[in-house]
Amino acid sequence: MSQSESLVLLATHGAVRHITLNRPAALNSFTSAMHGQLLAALDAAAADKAVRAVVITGAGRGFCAGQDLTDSAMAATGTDKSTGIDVGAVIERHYRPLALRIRSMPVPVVAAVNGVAAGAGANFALCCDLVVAARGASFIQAFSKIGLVPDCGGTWLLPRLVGRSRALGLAMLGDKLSADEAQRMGLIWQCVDDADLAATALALAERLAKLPSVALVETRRVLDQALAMDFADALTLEAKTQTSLGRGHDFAEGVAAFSAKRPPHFSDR
Ligand code: T3D
Repeated sequence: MSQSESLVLLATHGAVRHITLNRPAALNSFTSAMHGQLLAALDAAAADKAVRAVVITGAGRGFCAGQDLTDSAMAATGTDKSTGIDVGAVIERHYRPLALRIRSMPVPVVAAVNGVAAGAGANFALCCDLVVAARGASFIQAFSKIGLVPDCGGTWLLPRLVGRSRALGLAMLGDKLSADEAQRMGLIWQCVDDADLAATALALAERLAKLPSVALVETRRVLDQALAMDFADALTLEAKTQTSLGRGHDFAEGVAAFSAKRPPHFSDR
């Protein structure tokens, strides 16, 4: 596939931006070029005030198989005696900006995991706010099989999502985890029948798009920060955040709509 081809497909349905990873023959594994197009797509969605939710999915039978282990463009990042690749430099150059971009999106991001999500592809999905997976999808912490630790935020996300014991089991063994099991252990939000994935993800994104974006994004931030705080500090953070949100138009609108017994129309972003 040449660099000029679309490795990421874009579509807009109302206030929802759909981003589809588009290297189906290689299970949408990440090349340097796909990283560039994905980051540009996320930046564009973040900058477009009409976008109030993002859905990310994969073309074909896979969601994302992590790093494309054959991408020669990645080798240009550094040197290692045995492989010629500085893997850490690849992570810093491509996966760090991607993970940080998703976690700082000004609107909620839904991962619609349509098939296998392996390595950084699994953790890229877990970086998203809500993860919905097709029953036929699976999650694999493939890193140990190639002599690496989880990346793309996996070391931070996994124990927080499923606890240390399961995080270690998933990361050390690298077994394929079914979407059903992923939902049962709290790794993802929801598992649905394959045929229902696209409609479920869109409906979820449309619901999120109608909610107050700033409050949702602040919820993400406060929850993440509170995990590293004691209870009293978390209470302080909540109060500070409410002070700021309480000055927003969305709060006034929410209260006015409640009093008038009408649906709210949230617009802050
Ligand atoms: O520089 C760095 O390495 C940085 C590190 C980054 C973090 C990571 O993501 S490390 C983890 C990298 N990913 C993996 O190790 C996963 C490798 N893939 C697999 O283990 C399997 O493909 C799957 C379990 C994901 C799926 O298995 P299966 O049997 O359903 O499909 P398949 O036949 O293995 O794959 C289908 C095709 O996709 C195949 O190509 P072909 O033979 O039809 O031409 C396969 O080579 C290709 N493919 C799958 N994963 C990758 C890939 N090509 C390149 N890179 C891949 N990661």
